[in-house]
Amino acid sequence: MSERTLVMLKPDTVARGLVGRVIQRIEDRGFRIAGLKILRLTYEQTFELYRIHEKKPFFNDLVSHITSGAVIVIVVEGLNAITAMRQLAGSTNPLEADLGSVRGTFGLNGTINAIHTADGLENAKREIGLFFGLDEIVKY
Ligand code: FUP
Repeated sequence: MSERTLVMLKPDTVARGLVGRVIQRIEDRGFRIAGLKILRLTYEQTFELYRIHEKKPFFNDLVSHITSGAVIVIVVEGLNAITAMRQLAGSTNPLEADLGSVRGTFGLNGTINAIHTADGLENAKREIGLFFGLDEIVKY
């Protein structure tokens, strides 16, 4: 089934000049880019994105990393995009991620891990809505 998901290239990816290589992997996997923006997230936007983690011990480090520089948010579209993008991203901790995954290749640790990708249908819809209006998503 064709789905849309929200992918974010984190500040480490942008700062290290890895944007093109990560997007290439997404396109190589057969997905289309239906929306794309470069943004500097505020604390409030970051909180909204990660609010389910508010009470977690890593929350402050996470917010601090995500607000440290520019990010690229992408609406990724294609067959089983939600599950397939999770697989392409790899495990949260790059040490546990498959070597062929984005995090296994580019991630530095469990916080500075290159990419975010929505973890289910509801969150994909919610997260796309945080960053994109309907008129900002291309219909193929
Ligand atoms: P994921 O869905 O793989 O991004 O992982 P989680 O939903 O468990 O975590 C969300 C974000 O919290 C991760 F991308 C990075 C951050 N995090 C940490 O900083 N430390 C951890 O131990 C776990 C997650």
